[in-house]
Amino acid sequence: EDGLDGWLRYARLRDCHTGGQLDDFATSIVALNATEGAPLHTAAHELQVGIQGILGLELDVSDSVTDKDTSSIIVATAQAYEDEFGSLPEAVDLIEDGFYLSNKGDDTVIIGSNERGALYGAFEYLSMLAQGNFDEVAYSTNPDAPIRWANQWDNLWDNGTHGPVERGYGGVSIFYDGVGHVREDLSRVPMLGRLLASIRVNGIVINNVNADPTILSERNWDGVEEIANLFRPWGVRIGMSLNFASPQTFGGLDSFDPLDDQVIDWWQGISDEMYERVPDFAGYLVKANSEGQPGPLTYNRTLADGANMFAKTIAPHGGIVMFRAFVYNHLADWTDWHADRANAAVEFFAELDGQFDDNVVVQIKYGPIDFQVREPVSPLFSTLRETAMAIELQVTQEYLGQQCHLVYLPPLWQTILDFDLRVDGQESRTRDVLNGNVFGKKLGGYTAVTNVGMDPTWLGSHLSMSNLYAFGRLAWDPTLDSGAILDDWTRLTFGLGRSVRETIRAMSLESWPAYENYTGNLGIQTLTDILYTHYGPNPASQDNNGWGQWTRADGDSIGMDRTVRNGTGNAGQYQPEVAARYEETETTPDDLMLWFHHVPYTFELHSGKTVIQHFYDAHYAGAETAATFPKRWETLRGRVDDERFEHELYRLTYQAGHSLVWRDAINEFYRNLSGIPDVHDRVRHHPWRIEAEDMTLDGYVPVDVEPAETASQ
Ligand code: BDP
Repeated sequence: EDGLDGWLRYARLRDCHTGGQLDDFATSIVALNATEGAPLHTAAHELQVGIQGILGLELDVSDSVTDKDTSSIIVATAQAYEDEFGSLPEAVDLIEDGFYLSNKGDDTVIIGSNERGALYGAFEYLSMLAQGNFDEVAYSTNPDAPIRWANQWDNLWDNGTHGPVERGYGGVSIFYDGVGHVREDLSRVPMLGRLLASIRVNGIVINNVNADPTILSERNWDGVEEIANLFRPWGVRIGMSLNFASPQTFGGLDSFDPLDDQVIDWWQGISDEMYERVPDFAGYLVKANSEGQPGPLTYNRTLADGANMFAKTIAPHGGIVMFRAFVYNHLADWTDWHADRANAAVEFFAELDGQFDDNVVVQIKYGPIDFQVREPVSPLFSTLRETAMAIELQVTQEYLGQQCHLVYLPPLWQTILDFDLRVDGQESRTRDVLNGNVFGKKLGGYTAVTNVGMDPTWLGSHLSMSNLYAFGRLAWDPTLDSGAILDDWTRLTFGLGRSVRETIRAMSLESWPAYENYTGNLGIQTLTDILYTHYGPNPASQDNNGWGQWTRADGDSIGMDRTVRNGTGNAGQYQPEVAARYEETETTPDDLMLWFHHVPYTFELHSGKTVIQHFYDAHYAGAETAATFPKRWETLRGRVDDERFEHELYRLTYQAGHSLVWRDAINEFYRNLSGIPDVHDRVRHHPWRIEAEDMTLDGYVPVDVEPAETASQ
């Protein structure tokens, strides 16, 4: 049990779970019109393998119903089913990628609106069986939004700066060899395709948003084509990140001006070649004019000019352009109290609304800054009325413990997806913006920075895989319950034992609040080291530079004043009702107080605590929760296979320790800065901490740690 199969282990059910169910189980799988290499063919094969694993039954696959006396599992597209049987079951009601599943009656019937949908239906049925669920069902299910993409930030070159996968914690790239080429051994690609298909992710961008133009080199074209071929049987289409300056830096032109005919022709050539090699290519992802990346602003062209240039080259082929709204000036003057990185997206994009081509989708990070432990929803979602939009989530835990900490993310995502943006004073949840209900856009949806690697655990930790699983489930249906999704994942990943499920559920649901508690509270953001690692505590690094998120902490007070009245005006970027709420401390929720307001450390929160005492208490509480994780995991010894058990025990033990480092570093820092003691007198006593000075260690030398607060003495 190394984790490589993730939640698709197809472990054999015990007799107590199958009791009586196998006698009249189907004896064959019928796949109508399945062609080798197409998703329907994959579906039939997956059913065969899955049922063999889960139930121990050997089923044949055929292409027509021959023996009417025995029952079959019929898997087909709606078209093929209708051609064969004359009509569709009544409850079939499908849009693109949707499926119908029925195990009522003699046969089990899986009908996809297309082949991809049929494959999703097969996975759904296998997921039921693997969970010991033999209930009779008959229903159609459809995606909430058409775009459900993974974004991999894989680098072609592992030049040491960002490693083989930028912000990846699961080993080297599954796509590239680290010296500029698509790797020879692409055996992980179909395995990832299988995982993604099972959670109904239908696209994947295969390279870093900080894109290297050499992905377009002659040699890499073949590799890209090969990657697409390996994903295709799983219904996963590939996309590619582009570097805006490629025509100049790679193509040898003297410009990359998006309105220059030569430049347009150059890109048209790229797009044409792409579709010749990869006819189902999904589209491009573009990061432009952000964090030093080139873009159209260099030529005084708008971001829309840039996006539309790409869009026009692939519109005839049916492709789309995901254009990132993560545009800000990382060289902004941090001493200017009216400057605000959180304002950037609306400032850049609001005036462009209506100027994007129909096949451009603006891809927006969930919050206005950058994947922090707590952010309000990006106000851009309620600003762009004429523009297709997708949300960008982050499965890779860049600021959230980097897979060394258990942080189950769906509860965080749901604060964003469920948020009511009050567009025109009406209920308008973010998820209803993404599915087009609020502004009537057909394109839209969900993307997540996934960053799996060659590690057998894919992400670097077994428990982190629940975030990948949940991303797909939520992208299909954002109204699902985070806990219920997790229960499915746990049954599929670790089996049907109740204590395993309950323990993992309780720890996971406590994990994001705990992480928020022992890192950055009240909307002050994660307080990690900001300039390099994005890991571990370093509150001082948040200010004094343009990349930082600016806490504005001084001896008396803390927080970004984002009010319209005195601050950066960010609160005013929301729709009037929401803006009014965030403008005043009285109506701002505690968990965003320091995001929107600059207040004294002695400011009294709605909870009745002062800001500084909340910091102290939260840090002790968070670390206390983390301290329970290894103990609770210990109770599962023997109930989880040893290999995965030990791996997670190591991780959770580390997390418990690191949460103390976090706790003491942050508390010391603000104790020193504010001069206000903890009313419970804990700070500087470092409860539960083992001091290096108290140990005898061989072969170690003392070093100064950065920042000093992370050392307790
Ligand atoms: C930041 C990451 C950086 C990415 C950037 C982005 O630290 O590695 O390049 O976001 O999303 O969070 O473009």
